[in-house]
Amino acid sequence: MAMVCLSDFEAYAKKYLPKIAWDYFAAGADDCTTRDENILAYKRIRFRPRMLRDVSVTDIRTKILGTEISFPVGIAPTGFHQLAWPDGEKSTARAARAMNTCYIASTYSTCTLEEISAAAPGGLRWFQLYIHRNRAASQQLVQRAEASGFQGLVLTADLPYTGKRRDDVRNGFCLPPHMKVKNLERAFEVCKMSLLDPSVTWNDIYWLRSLTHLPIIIKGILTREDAELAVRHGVQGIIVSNHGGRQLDEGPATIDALVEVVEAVRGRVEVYVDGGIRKGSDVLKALALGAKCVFIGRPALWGLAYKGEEGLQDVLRILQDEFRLSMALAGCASVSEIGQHLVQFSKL
Ligand code: HOC
Repeated sequence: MAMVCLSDFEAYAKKYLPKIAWDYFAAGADDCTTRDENILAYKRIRFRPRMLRDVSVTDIRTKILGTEISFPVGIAPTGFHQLAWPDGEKSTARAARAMNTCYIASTYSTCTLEEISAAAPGGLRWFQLYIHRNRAASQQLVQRAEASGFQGLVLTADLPYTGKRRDDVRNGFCLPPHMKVKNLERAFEVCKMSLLDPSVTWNDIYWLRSLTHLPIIIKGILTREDAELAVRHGVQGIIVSNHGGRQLDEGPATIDALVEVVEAVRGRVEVYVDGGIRKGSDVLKALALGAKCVFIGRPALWGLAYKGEEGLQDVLRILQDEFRLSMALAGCASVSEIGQHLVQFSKL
């Protein structure tokens, strides 16, 4: 089967993954309104392309927190990659390094931080953290991330409790016995999620700051108020995210929330976005609206499910080609030429 666009990988993953794994990756909260809206909202944005602008050479490189990546698409943190491919997050890390982009490894990885680092030395990796009730265990994770070469710490802010994902409830979702949440193996019993700390507040950013020299990026911000608080608490980056629509249903699509967050931040920190990116032209829209880079979640898992590291590279390469083409067709020769003038919100 020729893989031409990201939906081809989605169809493959749906067909071949065990149902319990597919359902877990695909899940949205409640009616899945926000999960689906993340995609639909991109379709309401129209381009205002410019012509005759010499796009014979296009430069799609960018920098995030000072590090160059080959194009503005990284891999968002998602859990349990061994459900998609036996080598799990090790394959993800290798694919990200091969494509010279950033991989955010989840606390809920099925490989340890150290295994992920060893699989792709030199690659750009950030570590995603949930703060658990056991602060000593969280502190250890932060220190292990720094010691094993992760270059950023991504604090997820939108999961005081896990959202209600109906298919997971119906399936009684649980990892198969041979898979472990290795970073937390001794810390707690994962399916019960009993150690997630719902009492976390903005002040905990100061606590994190005291633990690490790594830049702190906060993930899960959707409003101007929280964007302002994030800047005031000294984070280096914000990921506009609704957790793939898996947490509070009927919140905004991330591309819509991006506009308000970018306005509030006024260039003081970098802003990224995840959720609903399925085409290179979606990447262009997100950059036009002020994102420095986007992160893909489910499409990365579909790539892994297709052919592991190679399949994920295929997904990234397709997005890269589509992004380059969209940029050129819109009249941009480099990422620095992308701006708000390129888009308008359709009245449809
Ligand atoms: C049962 C374990 O990011 C997700 C993860 C975090 C929750 C782990 C749930 O599924 O959205």
